[in-house]
Amino acid sequence: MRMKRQGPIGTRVWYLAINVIILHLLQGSVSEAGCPSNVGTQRPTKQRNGVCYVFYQAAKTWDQARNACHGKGGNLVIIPDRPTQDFLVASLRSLRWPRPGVWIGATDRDEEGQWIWQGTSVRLSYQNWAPNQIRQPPAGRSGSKETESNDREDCAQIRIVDTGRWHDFPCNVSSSYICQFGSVSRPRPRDK
Ligand SMILES: [Ca+2]
Repeated sequence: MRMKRQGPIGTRVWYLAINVIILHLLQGSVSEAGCPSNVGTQRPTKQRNGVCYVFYQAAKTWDQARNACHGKGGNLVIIPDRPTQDFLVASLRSLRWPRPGVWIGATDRDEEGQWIWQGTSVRLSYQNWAPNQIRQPPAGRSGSKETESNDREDCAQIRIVDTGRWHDFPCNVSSSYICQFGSVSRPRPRDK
């Protein structure tokens, strides 16, 4: 009944408006594929293989950075292989990144010397540590005495000032960071 009273013009206007809204939503979802809308338009974003990487300059501790990523539905960046590493370093260079380093999701806080990707129990397969940054525990042995420095440096950064190699740092220092969103292809646990 209401439709009749509204008349054909009113109906057409509604029809047009709904179509415009649907078109807008479709375009939005295409152009922002992989990147959620809540990351903010001012942030630099890069996309690769369906994963959206968002680069944050704000200096945060590793925990603050991780929580910030989680708060937006993402994670601190996971680097499962060399192409991902190269892509991220190239992205930072193209952005003329003004900070010396960025937090990534690698930590050995739970067990000294056992580096895993945050939120998983998956050990790093690909690694890009600078020389003498971390000390791997001897194979087949545990409980080896770690240096005080290694003990305190449980969180990893890509160091732009060191060709993108990884350094371990105390988790409570402040740094820029990268979150990732979208189809996260978590590295699989290594076969035993
Ligand atoms: Ca450590």
